[in-house]
Amino acid sequence: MTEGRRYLQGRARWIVAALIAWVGCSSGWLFAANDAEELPKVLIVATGGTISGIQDDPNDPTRYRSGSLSAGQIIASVPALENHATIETLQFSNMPSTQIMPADWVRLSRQLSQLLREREDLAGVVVTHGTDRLEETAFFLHLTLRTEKPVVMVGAQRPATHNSADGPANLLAAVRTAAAPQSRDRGVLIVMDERILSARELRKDFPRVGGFASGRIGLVGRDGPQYLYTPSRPHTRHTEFALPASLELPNVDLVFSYSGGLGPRYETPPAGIVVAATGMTCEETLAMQVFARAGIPVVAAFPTGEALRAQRPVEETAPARMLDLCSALAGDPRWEGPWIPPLVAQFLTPQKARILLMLALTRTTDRDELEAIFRRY
Ligand code: DAS
Repeated sequence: MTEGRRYLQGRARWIVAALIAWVGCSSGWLFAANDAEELPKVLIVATGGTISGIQDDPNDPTRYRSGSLSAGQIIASVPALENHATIETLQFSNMPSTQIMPADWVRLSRQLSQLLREREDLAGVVVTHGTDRLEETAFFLHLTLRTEKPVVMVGAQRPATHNSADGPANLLAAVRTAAAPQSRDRGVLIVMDERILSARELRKDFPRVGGFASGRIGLVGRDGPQYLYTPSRPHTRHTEFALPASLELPNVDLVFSYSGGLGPRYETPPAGIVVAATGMTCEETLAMQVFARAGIPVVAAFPTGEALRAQRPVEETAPARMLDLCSALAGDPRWEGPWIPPLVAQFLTPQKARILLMLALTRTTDRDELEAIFRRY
């Protein structure tokens, strides 16, 4: 074969190969296998809730059993997931979130931190959860998880069998958020209705689709998650809180202040008390004094979590303005002794203030240190 023919044959082979590659690329088949390998891995941890709920009667979407479908069954209804991530599932529990207890928070936090530490190949985790207690579990994880990988929680306001279920779209948006590198180190995120919410500010404002609007820091759009804000208070690996060796957390009670309220009475007093209050009656104030003097920290939290009030220092005796205002209780011996005003939860809702106090009490019972913790978080 002449030099010239060899050259021409080599060129022809090269052109045919290039053509095959071009046709393969444009039809997508040639690199389909590589694409699948390159997709980020997301673990879906299912705990239950309406997102896995099925109706008792197909015509009545208000009567359903929360926490019925398995993780595998939920993901089977969202085929588009496979375009965005390689999915693995883990069934942590399958129950309505009203049945999730503080011990479950500890177990879940421990398991997620361990998984994310050991599984370097995971890009992030999605936790499916009932919406009733979503804000509590989310805030506990926000303060205790030891990772900077995205942990995204998601729920639904309509059961999976509803003719216009919101769960599948929420799950897809949550997986896209968990798979995205820009979601790292933003604390625990919640995705509902294509909004990305921060666990610290999250609230169930309304029990229907669109009811989670507080705490929005981003949106999930056509190109995936886009962020507008970064949470500025410490979270996840930046906090000082370690999980207790057992599953038990200090028992902190949450009570409501109301017109005519007398304050709680306990057979066995708790380790701490949070009062959801816009202001307290004289009777409630005195009852709280007795607890505070007995070393039980009392935290006042504005019901919407939107108040910022100055912390007041401990005084020698009850302030004169209090004695004037509460003259109907004049002579009550409970006025005697140092006056210990409640700690202030600042911008936390009462439920979240309770979680912070539970964790803070694993570290200290000192009033000044507790106050510093409430200012910091
Ligand atoms: N059934 C409730 C729950 O599990 C409500 C819900 O999931 O939306 O929290």
